[in-house]
Amino acid sequence: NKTSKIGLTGKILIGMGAGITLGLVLRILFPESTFVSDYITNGFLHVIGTIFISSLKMLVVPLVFISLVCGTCSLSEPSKLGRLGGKTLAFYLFTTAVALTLAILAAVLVHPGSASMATENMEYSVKAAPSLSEVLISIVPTNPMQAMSEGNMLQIIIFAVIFGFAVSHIGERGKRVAALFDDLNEVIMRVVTLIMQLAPYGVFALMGKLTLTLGLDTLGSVIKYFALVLTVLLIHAFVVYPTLLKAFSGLNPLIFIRKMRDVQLFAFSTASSNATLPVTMEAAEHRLGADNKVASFTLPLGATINMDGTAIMQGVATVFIAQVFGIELTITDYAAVVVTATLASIGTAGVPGVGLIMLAMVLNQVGLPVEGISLIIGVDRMLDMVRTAVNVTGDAVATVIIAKSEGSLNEAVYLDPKAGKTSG
Ligand code: DAS
Repeated sequence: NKTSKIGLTGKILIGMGAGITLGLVLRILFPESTFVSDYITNGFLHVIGTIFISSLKMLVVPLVFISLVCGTCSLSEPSKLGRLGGKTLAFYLFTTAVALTLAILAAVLVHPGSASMATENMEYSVKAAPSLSEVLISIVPTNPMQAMSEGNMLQIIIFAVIFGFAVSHIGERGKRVAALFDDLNEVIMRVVTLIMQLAPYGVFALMGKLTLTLGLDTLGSVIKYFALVLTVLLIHAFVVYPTLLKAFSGLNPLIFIRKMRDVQLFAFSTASSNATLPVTMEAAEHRLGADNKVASFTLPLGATINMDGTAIMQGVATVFIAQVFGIELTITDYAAVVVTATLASIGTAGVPGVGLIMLAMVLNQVGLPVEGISLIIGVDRMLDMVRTAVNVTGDAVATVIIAKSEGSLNEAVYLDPKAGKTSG
C-alpha cells in the first residue's frame, strides 16, 4: 500500500506535522479548556511521548556497553593496532573533537536556547556539577553493575573498554566471547530499529504536547537550534574536511566533494552509516583510488567509531538544552561533554536514531535533564539524515588521507573524472 512506500522518515515527518497541527488547532479552538490540558496535553500526549522517550533511555546502557565491548575487541586485536590502526584512531578522535568543539563554540556564541517559562512544568533534577578531580576519581567504577543500574555512563564506558581489551587478550576463547558480543550487538541494533518504528507516534505526541505547552518563543528557538546544527554540519563537511584534505594530502578537495555526492545522498536517505558502508567502500576504492587494504580497515571502523556529524548534533543539543532550562555549564561540564560524546560515538554503530540515544547519555553525564530531548526530537530525524552524510564523509576523508600517507592511493584514479562511473 502507499504508506509502505513512504518509509520511516516520511512517517516521522507526517507524525511531526500532525502533532503540530493538532496542537495548533486545539490551542486556537480551546485555549482555556481544562479538558484539553488534563486529558490531552498532560494525558494522552504526555503518556505516549514519555513512553517513547523512556524506550530510548532504556537502550542507552545495553547499547553503550555491548557496542563498546565489540568496538574495543575489534580495535585491540594486535594485528589491527599497528601503525595503520594508530593513525586511523588518532585521526578519527581528532576530527570528532574538532567537530564537538566547533559545535559547542557555535552554540555558546549563537545562544539558540532562551530560558522560557514553558519548561517550568517539565519536572527535572539537576545534579551539582562535579569538579574535574571528582570526575577523574569517579571514572573507575567500584561496582560495574551499580554503575549500570545508576546509568553512570563514564564508569560503564571505562569498564566496557577494559573488558573488551581483556577479551582480545585471552587467545582462542576470546574469539568466542567477541563473537558472542558481536551477536548481542546485532540484537541491540535490531532493538534500536524496532524502537525507531515507534518514532512517528512518539514524535506526533511530543510535538503535539510541545505545540500546546511551549511559548511560540521556544518553538522559535527549536527552529534556531535546527538551523544552527545544519550550519555547523555544512561547515564541517564543506570547510573543515576540504581543508584537512588539502593540508594532509595536498589533493584537490573539489574532486573529493564531487565524487562523494552520491555517497552523501545515499547516507542522507538511509540515515544509516552501516547501510551506506558498501557505497562508501566502492567510492573510496574505485572513484577516489584508495587501496582496498586501507579502505577495508578504515571505513568499517569509521562507520562505527567516527561520527563527527553526530558529535556536532550532541554538542549543540547539550548547550541548547542547558540554555532552555537556564542551567549554566562550566568549563568542566564542556570538557565532560567533549569526552563523553567522543567516547560514546566510538562504540555506537551507524543506524538511524542512535545519535539521539547517545545524547541521552551525554545529558545524563553532565547532569542535564534528559527530558530536554523532547524539545528537539521532532526535528531530529531530518538532522539525522544530514549528520549521517557528514559521518560517512569524515570516514572517506580519513581513508584518502591515510591511504595517501601510506603510498596506497592511486592518484590517476583520484584525478580521473570518469573513474568508477557506473557504465551507461
Ligand atoms: N544515523 C547515525 C549514523 O548512521 C547517526 C546518528 O544517529 O546520529 O551515522
